[in-house]
Amino acid sequence: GDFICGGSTCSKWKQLSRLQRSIILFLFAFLAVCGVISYTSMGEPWKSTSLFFFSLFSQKPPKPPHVRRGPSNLQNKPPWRDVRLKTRHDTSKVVEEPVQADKEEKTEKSVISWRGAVIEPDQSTEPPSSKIKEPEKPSSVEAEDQKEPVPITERQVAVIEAFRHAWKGYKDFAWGHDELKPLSKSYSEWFGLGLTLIDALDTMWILGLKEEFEEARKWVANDLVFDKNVDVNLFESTIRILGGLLSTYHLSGDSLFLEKAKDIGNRLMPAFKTPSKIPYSDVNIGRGTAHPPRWTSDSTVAEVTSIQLEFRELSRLTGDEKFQKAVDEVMKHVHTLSGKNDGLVPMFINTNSGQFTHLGVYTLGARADSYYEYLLKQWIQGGKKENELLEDYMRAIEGVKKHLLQRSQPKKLTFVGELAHGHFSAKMDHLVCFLPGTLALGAHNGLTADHMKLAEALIETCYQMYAQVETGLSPEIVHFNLHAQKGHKDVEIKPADRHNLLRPETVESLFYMYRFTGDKKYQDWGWEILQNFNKYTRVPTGGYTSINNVQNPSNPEPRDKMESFFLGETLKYMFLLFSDDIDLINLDKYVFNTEAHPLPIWVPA
Ligand code: DMJ
Repeated sequence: GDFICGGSTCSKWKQLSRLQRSIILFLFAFLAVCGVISYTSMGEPWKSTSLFFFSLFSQKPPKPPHVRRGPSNLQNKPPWRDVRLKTRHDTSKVVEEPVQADKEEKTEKSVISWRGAVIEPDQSTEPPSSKIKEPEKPSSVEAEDQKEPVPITERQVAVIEAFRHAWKGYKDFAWGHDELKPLSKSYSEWFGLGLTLIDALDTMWILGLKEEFEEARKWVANDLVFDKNVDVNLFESTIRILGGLLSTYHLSGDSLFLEKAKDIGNRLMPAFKTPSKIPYSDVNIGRGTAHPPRWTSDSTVAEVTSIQLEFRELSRLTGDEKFQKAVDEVMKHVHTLSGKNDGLVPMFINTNSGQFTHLGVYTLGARADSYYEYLLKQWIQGGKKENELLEDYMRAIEGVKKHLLQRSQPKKLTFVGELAHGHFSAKMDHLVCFLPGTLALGAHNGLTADHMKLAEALIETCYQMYAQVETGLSPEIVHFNLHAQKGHKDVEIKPADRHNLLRPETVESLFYMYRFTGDKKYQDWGWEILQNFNKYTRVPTGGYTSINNVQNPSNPEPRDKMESFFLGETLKYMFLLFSDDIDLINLDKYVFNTEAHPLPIWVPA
């Protein structure tokens, strides 16, 4: 027994009887043999215990079982191979038991996981800095399965059904093209880049439409080519394509989407080569040339100030600062410009001089809308540190209150009109209905409670823009009555304005309002809108169509076009509106771009 006797334990050992020593030796031997036999079938904690016993007898612990690894180019897993299924439609757990090789890979690189919308973004993201060094990971990668999925509601099921119907039309008649023409069973091209498909990717992910997503992914992998001699609009391709790809990358963790995002991001950069650094509206993504529209050297203010969330995120993900630098410069420049009216901006800016043009006209609608939205959202994206953005936002909302707010008759609806050279016009674009949602988001992020009050008043108005119309669908533009007249409602519609393009803004704001207040009336209003879309815009053979006349229920005059934002935004916001799960794109962790593509907040709340 002396071979285990050494140092201070030795005297105690010698005090033991022969029988006692034999029992102890037997026990040690027994445990050692058990350890050898069962090592390979044990889990990790048990392995470390048995390794501890081995270490009592031997200097070298046994090697883990040998793993044969194939050539590295054969080790890429197909996207769903070891996917965890945990959507709200499929609560089954792990699909395949990972083998040892998989475990090793997981420590080297992140796993693509199908998480429906129960997603946690990367908590270790960094605030903006002028020098960006380390590329960031996708937001879905870090946290896994933190809570049970919330079951989907009947209304969400109806949204999925609507999406599937729209997708069927797109798939059957417009696959890989920009927009579906559901009546003529054909398609239209704008940029020739599969706009609807890209815009819809993250919606499919959020709705849990795995098969559709996978099929679309294949198209992106095999057929989406940006090396094309084609002019694209910088703003539209940024918010829909770059935004859609970045968001899909974050949700899926699939690097294909980041690669594509980098490609299009680089191809859009020539737009910033202007004398003022205010970008041109159009870029030829194949030739690398950019230009303003043929008739002017102006760009639209909303367009040059609503590409920032996407380019800033691209810099963060790639570690290449040039994207962020280009768009930050635009914001800094616009911050200093004269020609604003209490924070309200004109609609045009010149790419040579860098000055606002067409001064004196102020609107929260077309050509200015998302300037205001992106002031707040960039501030949120960057962790609420960039004070100039907040200042400009707060000043602008004061400007709205001072110059653009009025109340209609007879219902006294608060609305946002327009100002042209000192004259107030009671005209409001449907586009302005993004504002209640944005105001509510600001209030949720600690801005004054007044903003929430205004949001509540404005969303009621936006709802009335639907409810007071014969089809229950809003026209593109309304004029509010400032004076009560017998037999007149608050909302008047001019013949040229009575079309509906399946736009998202009201549903978007309803979503924010419901998230922040929990008031079910917002869900009910959204439900009415969905039913009216189904009643007047659904095409039996697949797809939904814009209509020309919201005032004629017996013939709403279908326009034969389904805009990509119907799938990218309208149906996505509907689905989120009907959910009670605040983690279904948690608004303290994600900020939506103006095309409803969620991007991570760099320093989540
Ligand atoms: C979308 O492309 C975006 O929401 C944009 O900000 C405004 N227009 C459409 C939707 O109406």
